Amino acid sequence: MPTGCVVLGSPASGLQQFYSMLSADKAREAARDLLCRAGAQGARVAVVYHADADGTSSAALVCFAVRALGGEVAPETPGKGDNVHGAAFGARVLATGAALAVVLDTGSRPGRLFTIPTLIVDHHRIDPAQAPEVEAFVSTLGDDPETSTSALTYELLAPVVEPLAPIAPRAWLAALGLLGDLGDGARRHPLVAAAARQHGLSALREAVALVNAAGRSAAHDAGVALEALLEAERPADLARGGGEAARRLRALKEEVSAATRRAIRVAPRVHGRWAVIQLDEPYRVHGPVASAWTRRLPDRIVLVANRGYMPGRVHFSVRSHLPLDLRAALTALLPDAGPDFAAGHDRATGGIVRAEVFDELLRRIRDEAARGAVA
Ligand SMILES: [Mn+2]
Repeated sequence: MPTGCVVLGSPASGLQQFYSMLSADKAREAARDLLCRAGAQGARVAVVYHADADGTSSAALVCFAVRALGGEVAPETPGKGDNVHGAAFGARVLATGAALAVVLDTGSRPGRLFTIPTLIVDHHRIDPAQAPEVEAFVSTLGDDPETSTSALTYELLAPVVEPLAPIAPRAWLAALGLLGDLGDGARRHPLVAAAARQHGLSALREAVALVNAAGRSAAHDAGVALEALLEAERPADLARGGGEAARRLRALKEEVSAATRRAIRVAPRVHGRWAVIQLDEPYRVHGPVASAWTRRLPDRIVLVANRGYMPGRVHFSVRSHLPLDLRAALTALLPDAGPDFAAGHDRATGGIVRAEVFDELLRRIRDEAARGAVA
């Protein structure tokens, strides 16, 4: 086994033992052991990732690491409007023939995700009782919520990979995920500060926007962003490099920017404290449009709905500058609309619902406004 891999006193006992955030060091040991074993066997590793800057930069780090350890990679991300928990996606992962799945930044649910050994790295906060049943679950420990999956991934991989192939020159990938998820609040993180000194903050920000555009594109062409990150030596290669994937990524970004400009011109309809904007775009631009309108309408709850993203469904984002629990505001209107309704965070939520459910939500928003129930 490669030198960096000698980190364990004894082999992991595999399927019988599920490590979780309750024993973080054990989870990391188990994770490194799984990766090292897969590499030593020349096995294929399915790299499953969330198609945003954090998930995709994490995937690029794992692809680099698996190859350095001797394995081969099969990157997979859920298709448009799909998620990792569906049976169809599980079958796709299995069909890669992978001996191990590494799952990055997708959020986690209790129970088993795939039938093959699985390592999850994820920074979304969860209740320890809700931890997934996997061979290794590397998570934030509650003590450091201000991190990203990319930072957790980098810290996990560096000790085993560095002796084989220098991963430090790719630490900027971890910075992309931090900036993507935490915005400028991440500037003080040591990985971001170091990457900004070396590459400049604007090159990092530009790279974040480019990678995010792939996941927002009508074709949901997330693979282009991963390819561009893998061919890049520095963040500026995404915005200015001559690589084939980087060129395609820049074209996607142009498309998404044009769709955003179009969507932002759609006028809101105000119903009491709500401002509702309805789009019909195949691009996932409802989140950025909602954020943009909260700046113009600071005393409203902005709801941007998109009927054009997936047929028969409405994807919507809710944002506000008002100090409100937006998830509670939504569930008060529609208490039983399923797990994809009012998901996310108190200050940034939304949902995915059938068109008739969304129409009912709109009726209730208008009723609330007519009652003048809330000032
Ligand atoms: Mn993330």
